[in-house]
Amino acid sequence: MKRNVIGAALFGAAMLIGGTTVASAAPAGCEAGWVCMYRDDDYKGGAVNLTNTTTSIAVLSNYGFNDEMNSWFSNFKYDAAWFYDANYSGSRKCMNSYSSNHSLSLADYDEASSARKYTSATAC
Ligand SMILES: [Ca+2]
Repeated sequence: MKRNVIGAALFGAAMLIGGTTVASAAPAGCEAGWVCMYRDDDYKGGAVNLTNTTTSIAVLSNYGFNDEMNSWFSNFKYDAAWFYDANYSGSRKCMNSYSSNHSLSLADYDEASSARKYTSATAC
């Protein structure tokens, strides 16, 4: 019962945003279906996004974004991942469906060199 009340409240909050159904917690500009990667903590400093058409980026340096990411937000129904090295190699770090990390660990700071979406919510 309590869960239903909370669900109704969240639905109401989402409907207040311009009449569109978006995840109320998504940062501005991180559209439904996107996985958004930010230069700074707390989803700031400019973003490079995995969108509905750009579903993978093998070389983040092509976007001026090599070894820059400090936070990310998934507004996507399936998993995604980022990698320490280009071409989806090196350590892989999962970005689970509809989750986020507002400040990466110091070890992971400024390491991302490639990123991709998957087609399953249990890919990683
Ligand atoms: Ca790297």
